[in-house]
Amino acid sequence: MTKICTLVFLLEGDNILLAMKKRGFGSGRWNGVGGKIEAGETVAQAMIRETQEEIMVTPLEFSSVGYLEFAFPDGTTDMAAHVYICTAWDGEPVETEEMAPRWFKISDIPYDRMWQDDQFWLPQVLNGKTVKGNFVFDKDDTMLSHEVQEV
Ligand code: 6OG
Repeated sequence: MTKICTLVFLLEGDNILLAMKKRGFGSGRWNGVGGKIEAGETVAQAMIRETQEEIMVTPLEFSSVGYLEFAFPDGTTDMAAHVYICTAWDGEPVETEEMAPRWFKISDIPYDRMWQDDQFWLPQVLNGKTVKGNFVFDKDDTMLSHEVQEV
């Protein structure tokens, strides 16, 4: 069974909002905001709800920019993420129990403190491309292989 998630990045001018995951899967890494799509939700509804829960912001204008699959052959649940870019929202990002948001210059994205796959697809997304990706990780969350296609 694959856990299907959302992942959204707020963009404003030359800046991107990343959030430090404070607990659970991926903690200690900068990432976009998101989580599991619940039964009965559309992907966009889940993206909006997760953003409200994690940084207290409501996305208003957004576009779908990718679909990524993360395989963990060691037995960790496989995951997939529908990726969005959000360019207009209601509210100001604030820290919650789950995430601590922070604006970064797009030229200073801290790829060394993010999931290893991000460097292989986020630059394309920030250049306006839509991507599909497949990534395999080992039990220590080290990336074993990566495949990215622009679609
Ligand atoms: P919760 O466990 O908080 O949802 N996610 C990943 N993001 C990237 N960039 N790379 C990965 O490589 C990821 N695996 C999961 C999807 C997890 C959140 O973390 C993202 C979700 O937004 C393995 O419900």
